[in-house]
Amino acid sequence: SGVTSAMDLNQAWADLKPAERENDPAHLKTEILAKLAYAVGKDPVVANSSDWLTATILVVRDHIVDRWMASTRENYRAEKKRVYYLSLEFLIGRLFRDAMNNLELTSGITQALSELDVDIDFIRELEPDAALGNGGLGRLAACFMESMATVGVPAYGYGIRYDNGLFRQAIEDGAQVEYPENWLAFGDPWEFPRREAAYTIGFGGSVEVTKDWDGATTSSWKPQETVMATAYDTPVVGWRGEKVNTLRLWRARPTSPIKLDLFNSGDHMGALSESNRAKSISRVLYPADSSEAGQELRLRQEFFFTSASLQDILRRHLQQYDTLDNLADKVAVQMNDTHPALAVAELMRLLVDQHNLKWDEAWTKTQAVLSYTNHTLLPEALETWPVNLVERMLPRHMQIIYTINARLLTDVKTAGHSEEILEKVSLIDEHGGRRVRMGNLSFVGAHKVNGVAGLHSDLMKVTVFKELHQVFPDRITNKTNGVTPRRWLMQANPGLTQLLRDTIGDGFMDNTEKLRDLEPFAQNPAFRAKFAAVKLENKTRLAHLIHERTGVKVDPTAMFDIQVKRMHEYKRQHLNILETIALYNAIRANPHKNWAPRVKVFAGKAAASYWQAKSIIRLINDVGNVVNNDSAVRDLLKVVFIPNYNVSAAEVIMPAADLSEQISTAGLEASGTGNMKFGLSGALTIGTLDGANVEMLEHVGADNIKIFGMTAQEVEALRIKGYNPRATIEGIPALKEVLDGIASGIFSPSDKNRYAGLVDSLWNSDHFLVAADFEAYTAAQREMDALWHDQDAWMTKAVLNTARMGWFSSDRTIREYAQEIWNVPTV
Ligand code: B1H
Repeated sequence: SGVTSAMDLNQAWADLKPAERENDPAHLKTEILAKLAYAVGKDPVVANSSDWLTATILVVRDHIVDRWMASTRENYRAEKKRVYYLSLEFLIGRLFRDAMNNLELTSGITQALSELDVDIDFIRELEPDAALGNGGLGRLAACFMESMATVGVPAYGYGIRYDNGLFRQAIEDGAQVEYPENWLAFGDPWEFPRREAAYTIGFGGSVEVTKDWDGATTSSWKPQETVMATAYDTPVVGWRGEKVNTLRLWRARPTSPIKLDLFNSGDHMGALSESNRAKSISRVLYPADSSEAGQELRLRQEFFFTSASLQDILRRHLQQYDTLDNLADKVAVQMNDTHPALAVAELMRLLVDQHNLKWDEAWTKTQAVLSYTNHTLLPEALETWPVNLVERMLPRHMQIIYTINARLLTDVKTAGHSEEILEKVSLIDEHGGRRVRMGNLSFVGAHKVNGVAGLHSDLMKVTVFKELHQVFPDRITNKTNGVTPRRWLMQANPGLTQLLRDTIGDGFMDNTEKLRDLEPFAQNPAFRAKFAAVKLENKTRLAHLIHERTGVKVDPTAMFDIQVKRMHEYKRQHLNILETIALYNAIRANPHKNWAPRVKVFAGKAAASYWQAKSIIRLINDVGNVVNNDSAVRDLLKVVFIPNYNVSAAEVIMPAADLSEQISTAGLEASGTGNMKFGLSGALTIGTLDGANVEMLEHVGADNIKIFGMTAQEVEALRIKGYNPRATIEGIPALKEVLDGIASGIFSPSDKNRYAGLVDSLWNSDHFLVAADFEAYTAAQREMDALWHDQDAWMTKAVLNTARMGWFSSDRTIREYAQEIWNVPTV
């Protein structure tokens, strides 16, 4: 019979080599059945798909845990320096396939489940997509966690365990509607609550100063309000399961759950108000990407997770070494943007007020431990907080910031710098309501400050940090972003991964630079045919998803031209849709020309209060409605907006692109990382010389990427000279026709004024230079049409993109951080 006893299975398992043991389907099957019974509490005959998923995740988790403990133990034993990545966002997405792949358990588990009559591809989709981030910044943190485990950097990610991650986006009547996200509704099988890791976080109150016997003073903060931070740990397993690190997320809890005296006197709401105020800190992720959140609750979130993390770091260090003398040799703290910038003041407070270090000693340690990554130059995203708010919420920190500032300004003055420079490097912005400049605070408190792509780091030196760079010329360094090839190549694109393994061997799986071995195959027609077949398969998969989510049928043999990212004017989704409308007009005027059939794919969320971005979403949907139902364009053009873009959707979308749209106004996209995910899967990029596109051009070569439009320098020059959008639009008849068409209600017949705001802003200000780049963009698109007709040439370039994108692995990025910022070894 097919039934084997548990004992027989165990014997078969014992006979296997250790490497085969873990991936042995028969053994995995018994493990899954055991979890189903004893952890999920279900009999296999009644278990539903979610039960099977939970049971299987718990099995995978067990396989991680042994290695996790071994990693942690070994780091402790060898007294290794630890890296702490402080980030308000970790956009992890699903972990099941990731963990399974990195442990190389995919084949065993797939077979085990199939023998249990469970379809792994079905249950995989039931895992909630953990969206504890907005976009690139949060996803970068997730890629970094995986890469740090892969290259053997002992690391902890620290963030907030939001009850509700980024909102779910629905498209209703063409418009974005936001619904709450609820990833924890049925618990998270990956996490381990840590009751013992709990810290008190203070807010408000006053500062008490006491004089010591020798006349020295000690400051001590007496907070008026306290909140508990409790830890939840998720193991992060690196490639081939060698090392496992920890993502530690903090949850806010009230110090006392209910005020019983109030409750007993009948004030039931009042009895809970303090508790709700505490819990609200870890309730929800602010849905602002590249824009300032601004509210008091946000500052509370920032201090909450920063303070909990630093207390935890010092506790761990002291427990191991019993001294702070070697703190900087054993601890590196990376601040992901300015969101954890209060770390500068909080670490000083802990060292000086609680551990009695002298100011200078504490300051040397703080700077040696901390470093800061800047992710944007957009003025609206540069955090500043009103001095009076900081004073009220964190009185001791405000004093510390003043002291840091006073010393800074003295030093800068002594070094002979001008008043003008002094004013710019100051931690306090004195213009109209005094505010704390979190960027300056981070810069001054860090030993290294990095940008996220070459151009961005260069621009930092001449824009936001111009004066600080003059004073501290060695501090700014560049660390060009990367993406993890495990998730974005192996897992998202298994077809291509298999083809690569069959063609160049497995070397690229441990070192993506080995993808270069693929270069000669770009000239090989038989290989190109296989490469094209994989792409077609991926496009067919995306076509199904598009049909399922939008009801639109698209032809997988058409060019898939894709722009997916947060909706923002600087990213210029409107440039794309306006050009699409111009193309639509041209096809209608000349339907029998040799057009390249295209599917225009858009996806991305807009911040709920960002009206212009929401208007662009609506326009894309309205245009799709008209174009997709116009029989005159046949299958030459389709326009789709995929709702609720997230990591899981990206995993289907990225591998299916022929053309990747990276068309931000030059100088405004710090790096971009979607550009890298697309390129790795062989998409050709149409883009501006912005962010990491610049380095992609250097790596793939000018023949294999379509760069168009103004450079950052030209943008600056045009702004200085004075840009006249009206005259520009008047000079481009095709663009004028598009704008007039939109304004006349062609795409919104029931509401002709719907796009008045959008169209007017283009005529009157066009801050992001859509009109200025329109003709260059159109010309570039027509070149892509011509290239599409030569499929051999297109596929040659596509193969070369995959072959030359290996440098953009986040393993490379992390190795650079390790060497040049953290001073930790990698393997
Ligand atoms: C990036 C942000 C960001 N830059 C503020 N800045 C936020 C700023 O909630 N907030 O207040 C959230 C996010 N995100 C992105 O970082 C850049 O725009 C990308 O170009 C870059 O690739 C990415 C990772 O470095």
